[in-house]
Amino acid sequence: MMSNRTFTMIKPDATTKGYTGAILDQIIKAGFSVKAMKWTKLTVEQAGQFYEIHKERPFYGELVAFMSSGPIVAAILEKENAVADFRKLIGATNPAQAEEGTIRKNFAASMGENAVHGSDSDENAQIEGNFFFAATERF
Ligand code: FUP
Repeated sequence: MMSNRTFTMIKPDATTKGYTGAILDQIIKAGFSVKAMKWTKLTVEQAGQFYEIHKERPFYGELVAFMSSGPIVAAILEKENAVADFRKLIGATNPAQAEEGTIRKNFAASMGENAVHGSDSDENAQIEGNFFFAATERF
């Protein structure tokens, strides 16, 4: 079954460069509505836990250090076909390969510092949303 929710983070490169407002604007104009949102900062431990799936990958240490280096915006977004449509809106992991007009093309610096996260499946959208938000924080 297709879900209508996905999870995103605006990553520390984008928040520290002042892109938060512009990125949220692009997300909302693309038809996503916000169901939960917070401005927060991950500890090294939390970032390590969030990206546990990549633990064995060579870039894991760098990824965890980067994701805990500055503030992030975490959010649950709703739209029909949310997971796939949001992946399309953000573009390829490597901004050099991201299509024109995508969020990563517009705002990302590199493969590591790529401005935004978007869940890759309905199952992960739910797991990732639950990592940040209690039921009482979703509206
Ligand atoms: P994506 O789903 O597009 O965010 O990409 P992945 O799940 O493949 O990777 C998760 C994060 O790991 C990326 F956002 C950036 C980082 N990464 C690297 O730093 N180097 C790589 O070679 C691949 C991913």
